[in-house]
Amino acid sequence: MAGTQRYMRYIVFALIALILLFFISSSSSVPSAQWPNYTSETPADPVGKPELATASGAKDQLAQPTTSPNDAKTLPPAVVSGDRMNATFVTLARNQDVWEIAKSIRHVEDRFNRKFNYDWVFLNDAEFSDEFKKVTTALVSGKTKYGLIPKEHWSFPDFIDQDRAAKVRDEMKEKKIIYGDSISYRHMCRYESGFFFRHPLMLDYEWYWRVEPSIELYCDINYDTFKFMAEKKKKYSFVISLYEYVETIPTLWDAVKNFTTAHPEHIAKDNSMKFLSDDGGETYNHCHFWSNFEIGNLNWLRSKAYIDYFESLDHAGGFFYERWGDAPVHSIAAALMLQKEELHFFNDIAYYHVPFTHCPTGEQYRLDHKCHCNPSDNFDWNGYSCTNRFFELNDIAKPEGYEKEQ
Ligand SMILES: Nc1nc2c(ncn2[C@@H]2O[C@H](COP(=O)(O)OP(=O)(O)O)[C@@H](O)[C@H]2O)c(=O)[nH]1
Ligand SMILES: *[C@@H]1O[C@H](CO)[C@@H](O)[C@H](O)[C@H]1NC(C)=O
Ligand SMILES: *[C@@H]1O[C@H](CO)[C@@H](O)[C@H](O)[C@H]1NC(C)=O
Ligand SMILES: *[C@@H]1O[C@H](CO)[C@@H](O)[C@H](O)[C@H]1NC(C)=O
Ligand SMILES: [Mg+2]
Repeated sequence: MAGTQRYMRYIVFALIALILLFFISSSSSVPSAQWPNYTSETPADPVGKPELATASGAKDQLAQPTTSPNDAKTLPPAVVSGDRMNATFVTLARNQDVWEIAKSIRHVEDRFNRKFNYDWVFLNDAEFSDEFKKVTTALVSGKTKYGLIPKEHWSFPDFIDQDRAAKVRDEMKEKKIIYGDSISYRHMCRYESGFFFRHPLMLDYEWYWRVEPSIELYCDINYDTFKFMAEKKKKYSFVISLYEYVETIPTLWDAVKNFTTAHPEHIAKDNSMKFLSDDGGETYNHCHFWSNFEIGNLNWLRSKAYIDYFESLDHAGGFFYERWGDAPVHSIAAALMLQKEELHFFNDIAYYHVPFTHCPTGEQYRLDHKCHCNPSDNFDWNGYSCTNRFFELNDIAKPEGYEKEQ
């Protein structure tokens, strides 16, 4: 008897379970007609290339409730109208740099390039991975291009004595000189000094803006910096300047003097020697523009003057027998072979590359441009900066409040 009762209870439970199951499964097929569909025709974000941003769809948007409080209609125009310069961003990077360059791209896009959509050229001594290409293409608002560096631009020239170069690397390692024992760092410095502007992908452009992994931009840049360079007849620019580590360039100045003696025709009359030397060119004071940021003219780098200069330095051997950096190499060229009016200090490009910050002096400027740098981090008026010399040499008035940042 107790057995039958238990049996009946099982049947009742089973029936209830079946009925419940029926309701659950059928309710999921009830059409949710009262919910408007979210379609891509009513973009939450109309930001895009100019030709894509049209007024169509605006009416639909009014008719349907928005699904997000972040209403894009209140955003300022995303893309500046008008023509563009013949210009590109350029980055030398390894595949493993992908996430660090991704951060840099976000900064550049957010603060500048989303409004201008300039192209971006990536260069590498090895083939870029699919992941690198996918991630960077998704982040850049302009076209992206990926170039392989030819072997002959990333190897020891035949006139370099390999044993001598190897001995130097051992000695520098011993002395704990940063990158002192690195072969690849030397190839990188030589490539940036003499070859990046000659890569086939770069031949399509006249202007470049160099970007390295893990940099930051701290203020909005609301105008076309390339157009500024062209209109003001600028050829080379910087945001941070400082003294080079002497151990890496003991004979660089001698090599430069050999070049200027051999090619006096390449030296500009109204040059910036005062930035480089305190004794009229006898010795180098080690000041240089920090080349991890550069906006410059590629045709100048491709000129006979610059190529003669690079080849002269290259044959002197210091890229391998010492550890010459592309920063002093570019800087000395710009200071000696350009008119001083052709150099520009971009005070308005607030910038960070480990370990230095350029944060524009002047509170009102920083507020107006939505800057997020801490002014007390500004390196400009620090004793190790050479920017003060640039101001004095060019007779530029220092920004108000600079004394407080010294
Ligand atoms: N493809 C490639 N890029 C390199 C190599 N070494 C450095 N770079 C790039 O060259 C630039 C300078 O190198 P980085 O490590 O930032 O040097 P640092 O700024 O002087 O410390 C960066 O854009 C790097 O991504 C290399 O061996 N291969
Ligand atoms: C929502 O989309 C579905 C599938 O595309 C479609 O069948 C349905 O009719 C749409 N509903 C409305 C309210 O537009
Ligand atoms: C851009 O500049 C390069 C180098 O000067 C030149 O070869 C190219 O024709 C220019 N492109 C345009 C569209 O003007
Ligand atoms: C400069 O030229 C002199 C004379 O030719 C040479 O002895 C010296 O090694 C050169 N210096 C450098 C750094 O190339
Ligand atoms: Mg770097």
